Amino acid sequence: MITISKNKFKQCFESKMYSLYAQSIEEASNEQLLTVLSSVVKDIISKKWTGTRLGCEKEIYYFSIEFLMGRQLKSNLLNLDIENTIRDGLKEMGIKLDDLIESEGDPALGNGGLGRLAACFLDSMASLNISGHGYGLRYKYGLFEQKFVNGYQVEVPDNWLTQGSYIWETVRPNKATVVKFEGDIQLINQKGKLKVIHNNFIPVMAMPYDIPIIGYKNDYINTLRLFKCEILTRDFGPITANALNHSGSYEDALKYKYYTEEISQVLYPNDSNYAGRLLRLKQEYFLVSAGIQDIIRRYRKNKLKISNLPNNVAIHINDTHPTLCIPELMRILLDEEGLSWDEAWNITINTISYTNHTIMAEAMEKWPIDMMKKLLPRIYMIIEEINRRYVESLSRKYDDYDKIQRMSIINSNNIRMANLSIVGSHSVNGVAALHTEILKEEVLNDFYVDEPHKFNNKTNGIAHRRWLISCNEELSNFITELIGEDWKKDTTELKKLEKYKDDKKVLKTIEEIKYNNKVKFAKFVKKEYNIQIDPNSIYDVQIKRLHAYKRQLLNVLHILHLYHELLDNPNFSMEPRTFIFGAKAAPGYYLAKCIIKLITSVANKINNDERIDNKIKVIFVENYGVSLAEKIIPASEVSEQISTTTKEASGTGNMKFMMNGAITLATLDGANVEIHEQVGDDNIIIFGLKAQQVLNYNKYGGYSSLDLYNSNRDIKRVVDDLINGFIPNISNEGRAIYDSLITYNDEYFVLRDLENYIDAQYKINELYKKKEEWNTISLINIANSGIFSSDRTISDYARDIWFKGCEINGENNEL
Ligand code: NBG
Repeated sequence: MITISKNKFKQCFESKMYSLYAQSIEEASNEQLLTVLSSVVKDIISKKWTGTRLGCEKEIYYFSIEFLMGRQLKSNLLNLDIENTIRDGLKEMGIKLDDLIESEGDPALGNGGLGRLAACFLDSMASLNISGHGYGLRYKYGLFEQKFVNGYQVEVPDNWLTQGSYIWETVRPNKATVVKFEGDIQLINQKGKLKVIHNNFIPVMAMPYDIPIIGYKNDYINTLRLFKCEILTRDFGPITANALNHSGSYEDALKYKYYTEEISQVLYPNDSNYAGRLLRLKQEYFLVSAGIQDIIRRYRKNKLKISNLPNNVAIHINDTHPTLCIPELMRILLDEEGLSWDEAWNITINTISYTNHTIMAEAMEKWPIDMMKKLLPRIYMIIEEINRRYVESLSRKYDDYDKIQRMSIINSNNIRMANLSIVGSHSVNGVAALHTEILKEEVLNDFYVDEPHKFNNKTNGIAHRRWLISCNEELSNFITELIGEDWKKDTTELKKLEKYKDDKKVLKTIEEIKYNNKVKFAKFVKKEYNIQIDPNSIYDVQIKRLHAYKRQLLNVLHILHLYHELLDNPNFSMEPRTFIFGAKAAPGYYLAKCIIKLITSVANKINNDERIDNKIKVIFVENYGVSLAEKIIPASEVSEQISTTTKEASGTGNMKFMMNGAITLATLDGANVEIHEQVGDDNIIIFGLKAQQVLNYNKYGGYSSLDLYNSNRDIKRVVDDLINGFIPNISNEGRAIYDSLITYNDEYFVLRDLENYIDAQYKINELYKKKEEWNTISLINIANSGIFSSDRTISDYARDIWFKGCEINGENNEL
């Protein structure tokens, strides 16, 4: 059992302070105290953090280009169940644990839902005693840090590795591997067997940095292994010669150094130019190759039979970024293990599974053949062969040229990664019921018809430990007071809260807890932004990536509508409202940046207009991320989930808000549909186009935003605001947004849904006046959020995908 007494902890802490910094506790900065504390925690777990369980248990490897971990200290102490001991011990040494928790920074290793989902999954796998590990990249700067300058987003590098290292990581130089780029491939027939020789490649070193992932009160520890790209510093025999070739002169050596360093520098390099795209492909292969080699190395060390790989190992690819896992595993099985094509292919398919996270065409990765061929010559050969065999098998089944073209992995000089992922894996899942239906019936229909057994749904979930127990302690304690402790391990227990739905005292307490969280957040806003917000106003929140389909624009157009109503009509009655936004826009995404500028400009105008008597406040928090979300969500009352129906694959923020008692204002998109099913019509506010309507518009046309604009006074008024000078300093941005709405016919149906949204917002306003009813709805939302724990999601993945038995029967076909 992992545990520590208070006195032992104090001893360890003090001696660690001396060994790391050669100074006393009194002299240490908060940063140093935090480093010492994390190091003591790592010592406490070290014996249990033994690495592989291969051979005893099936191991799951989750490959993801992003891991949005958030702070680790609090969640580690919670999961180890030592928070009180540590708090007391530190207190006796004159240190406040909460100060240290607040001084920890967020690793900049992710962007949005996809990365946060990966982090929640790691937490759940460890908590459910599943040997499941993450593979990712240790970006030096990661995603940019967002600053606002005159209301514009400005990107600066996020120097999250402040001291050159991360407090929770352990570097493992003895487990470094080599990844090879470029070069020439020579195929030799050696006694009937194919031998593959790779010459003149550029070798780089993948240095693993391990982060412990601690399960909830179960002494189970997994690993998130992040690779940093470095020049070869160890002697790898003949490979070293290649490295030296590339650093023949001092100038070449520097070039080689830059080549390597660039690979793990930033997350999502700008892909609007060739160099950026090439760099992304390098990153993807670097991650995949380092990870797969690592798995096979460990597998071999455990003396396991390679033909048994799918029974001992499951490899999961999170969206298409790690799709090269498929040809990389093939490469190792063919070229290094000497298997036949069919043996290798069967093993690969049965080992790998794939999750799709979006239907947005722009996110469906494609790589030009020429780029792939030059950067990864052997991988390209393997993809070509996979495709040749695949197209051949399709031609035997279908006499339909167009269909085969649509399904082919290689098409018009591009390699389509989603196609490769489907063909090379045994399971393809969407992330909410509606999303999976759209994949099956629309986006991936050809593949679904061809191999229906591969397709399944796994509705997303969230780690309730972070998103309720830890970020909203007061609510969590109150729940425990009402229904006992069991819900912490089994969130379906939350359902028991429903019996309090008419209990006035309980409802009042729910309201008070929300109020306290709102006061806390108001203090934070005052301190950070010097804006006073009123904890008695409705906190209405939209926090997520900035994207046209998520429709932050719809939100701000409604705010403008309210503003006009207040200005025009002295009797217009509304509950005071604080609109809170948090979002980063991709650096190359102009329209998204325009929308940020619009919102900050509207905020500036409204927040300083005394005529409206503080009825509306608009806050745009800077540099939105996990730690900010942990502060905002417990204080939120309205959860804005207003994407264009069909476009949001699932959403996970929607689940976090619900679990913290906010009321969802939503389109029937993604997991909102399932939230609606859980709580019923009376406990959610739904508006907007239905999925079928959007699909029909997309297929058959029939929508004219201009007609709407000309025929509806409310719509015209707010759209005109974009270009008539009503909002200062947005002339270019306002025009670009106006054009997207009117000139280009409003791709995301913002104006089509606006009137409906205004009505829905009015319902929120009326409901808020009946506070008791509101509180009941809030309670019902919490009570029915249990199904959205990522523990449920992970149990589903484990049961249906990772641990489902698979047979291997390879034929003996040589390549
Ligand atoms: C996002 C979707 C969300 C979904 C998360 C996690 C990408 C590419 N996709 O709707 O937009 O909740 O993935 O599945 O980030």
